Amino acid sequence: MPVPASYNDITENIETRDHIGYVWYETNFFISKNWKNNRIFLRVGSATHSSIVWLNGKEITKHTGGFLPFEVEITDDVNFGQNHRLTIAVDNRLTWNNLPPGEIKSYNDENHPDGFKIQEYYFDFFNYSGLHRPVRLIAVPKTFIQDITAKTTIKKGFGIITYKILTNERKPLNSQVRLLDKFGKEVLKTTGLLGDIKVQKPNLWEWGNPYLYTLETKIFDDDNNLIDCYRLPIGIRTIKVTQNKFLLNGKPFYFKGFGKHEDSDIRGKGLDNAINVKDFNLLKWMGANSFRTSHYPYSEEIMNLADEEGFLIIDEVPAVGMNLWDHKKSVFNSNRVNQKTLNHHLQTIRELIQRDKNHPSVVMWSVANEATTYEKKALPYFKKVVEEVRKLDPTRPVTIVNSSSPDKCKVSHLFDVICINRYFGWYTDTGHLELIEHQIGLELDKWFKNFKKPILVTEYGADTIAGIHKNPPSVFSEEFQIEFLNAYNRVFDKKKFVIGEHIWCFADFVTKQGINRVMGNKKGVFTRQRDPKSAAFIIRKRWNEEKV
Ligand code: GCB
Repeated sequence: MPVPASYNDITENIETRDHIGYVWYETNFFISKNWKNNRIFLRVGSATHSSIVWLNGKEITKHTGGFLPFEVEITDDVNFGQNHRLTIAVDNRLTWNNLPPGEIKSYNDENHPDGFKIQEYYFDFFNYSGLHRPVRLIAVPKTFIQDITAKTTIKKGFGIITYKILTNERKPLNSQVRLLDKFGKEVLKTTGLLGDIKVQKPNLWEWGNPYLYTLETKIFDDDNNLIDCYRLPIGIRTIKVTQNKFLLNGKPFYFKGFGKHEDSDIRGKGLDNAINVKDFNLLKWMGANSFRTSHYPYSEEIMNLADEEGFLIIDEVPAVGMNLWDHKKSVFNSNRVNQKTLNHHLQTIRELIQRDKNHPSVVMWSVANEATTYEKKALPYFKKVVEEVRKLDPTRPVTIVNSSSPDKCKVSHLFDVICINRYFGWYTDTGHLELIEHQIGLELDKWFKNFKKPILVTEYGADTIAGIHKNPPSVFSEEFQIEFLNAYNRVFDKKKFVIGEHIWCFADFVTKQGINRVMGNKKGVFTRQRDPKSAAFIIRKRWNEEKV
């Protein structure tokens, strides 16, 4: 099985595609004698959804959460100059105690054979599984730079970088910190494991001009020999949310872009650098400036590209599917989303912020997508979640992506920006393009009246089969997608408190099988192969030429 990749679409076996439970990856690797003086770590980019890792038959770590990295030190378990056997068992089962949630459904009736079961889940993407991101060996010096936190602000025209370097040694070490410009030229130099750096006339990180400095951090031993060095890209920028605006570097920013997925032919959710660069090229071609990592943290490679290419990211945890789409059934109760789920949710937030805290592209955290926020118990749950995010990162706004109504939502007051997903003319009043403007207008006004916060429409879209044409437009045709998006956009242009539009979706993607999904969700403005539908040209004109 190739790594990284989802295993589901690699073989011709239906059992592999639809497998429920553990799969086993195994490989041999060699560690050179040259690494003898180092500490060695094994780092797994992601294993979806939980995993157990063995080295030479000895269990070395476990991890739950399928979209974030984990690592384990193996220095004491390796034999330098010899071969090793690495085994990773990956379990794709979803439960109500982990994110995203799901449940195994067993059938005990005459229509199903004994033991027949399915993996049920309430989110709209295929439960691709496996080792989706690279598995790497990492060698570091015995004393090493373990972590760096860097925050930026702008004061009186100066860029201020507040940094903190953590090493694995408790004792103070000699250090040197240099700020380099984008050509690698020194801007200034200082010492100390924590401090403020003041940059005169800073080049700011912004969309269209994502200036990246490098924070070069070095530690030395008592004789001033270099022990370790780490180079962290730094974008100097500020974010502020007012009652009706999102400010990047003090200027109103209007989000243009998409909800996306990590999804492509054959590799499923597996990392593919060619697809990722293609996607950024398509985003640029469209005139987009942002996207949401719907509905889980994306690979570090994508986050790095966003820093370099200057895209603003709403970074989402995999809290999707906390909804049975039946108002009579509660989700926040002891059998479903409960204390154990909350503990895992908080853990995921810690891991996400730890991984992504230094990316200038990350401008907002999203703690969930379309949970049943109309339930009373959603309030104490999300209060804890938001508290954790704010404690760990007071510098970025926090949001929740909402599908409940402005009169029933119990949690929106906790957040800085209202994000809503709406499908007027699609899931309701299907085909009635003429109702969209009235309905979305009414909805937006209610949200603003109730919460007095800026609103970002994080999803609106219509399934569209590339190549189907109809006039007058009807659902599934390319003409319908255009008229549908135009109707929403006309309303956004009139509302001063709307801070952006994220179309659902960037590209078509695969879902579980169902009678309302023809080979997956087709709301993409691009096909799964990244070819444009007609709407791409219309939206491209809007985003490139018009002042939105
Ligand atoms: C939503 C979900 C997204 C779905 C989309 C749809 O509200 O957030 O995951 O794919 O609707 O197309 O139904």
